[in-house]
Amino acid sequence: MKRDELIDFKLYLITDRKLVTHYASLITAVEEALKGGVKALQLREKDLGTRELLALAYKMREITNKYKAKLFINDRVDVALAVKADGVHLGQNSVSPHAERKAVNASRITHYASRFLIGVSAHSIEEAEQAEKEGADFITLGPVYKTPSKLKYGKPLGVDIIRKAKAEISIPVFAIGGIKTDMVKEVMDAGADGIALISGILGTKKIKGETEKYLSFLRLKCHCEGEARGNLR
Ligand code: 3NM
Repeated sequence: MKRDELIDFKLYLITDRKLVTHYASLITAVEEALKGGVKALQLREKDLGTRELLALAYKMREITNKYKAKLFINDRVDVALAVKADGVHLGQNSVSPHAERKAVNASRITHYASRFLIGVSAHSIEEAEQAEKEGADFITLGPVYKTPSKLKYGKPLGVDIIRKAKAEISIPVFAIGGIKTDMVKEVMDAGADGIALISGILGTKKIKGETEKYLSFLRLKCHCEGEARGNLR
């Protein structure tokens, strides 16, 4: 299977345990989202120490396997390899996708390495182009809208950034930043291959129901005419 065929999801859920306020733990919250149909999860808990992160990553691997969902680890290829994650997600200050790919190939588990995906966070067209050049399999691009995290990710770029990126690069683009269910149509109409988000799902009281809502909006409003509906995740 080619690596781009492995990007078979349109909803990419990212964790932030500090935004989970209505559930007992991040694990419980994530399991609700998996029950709702999430098929790709990024573990992103930047403030955890390595041991704690690793322990959490093992738990996330266990539950994502149970629901046949992909698991990505933010920034830490060592942790990703240890728990046999499906990939890693890199920031602009991370080791480059090329170098991470070398590290994965050096693991000598050939079958695993050929399926290992590398996502990159981009915040401009230049960063999107650079990520593709350096061997990323897909990018998140944003923030498209204002995020609740008080502009930590920079000024909203607006939905046109998606249209522009799609004209310049050929790897999948996931719109990120402040995406609520009523923005799904707009970003998908702009050509996004999917959406990535935290608070729209993990910050809510009914995580399973919200997840189902996003998936049904994606199903209704994605620009994937002709794609088998059953494949939409
Ligand atoms: N990265 P929410 S915006 C993790 O622009 C992250 O690269 C962003 O959270 C970027 O869905 C963001 O709650 C936060 O807005 C996304």
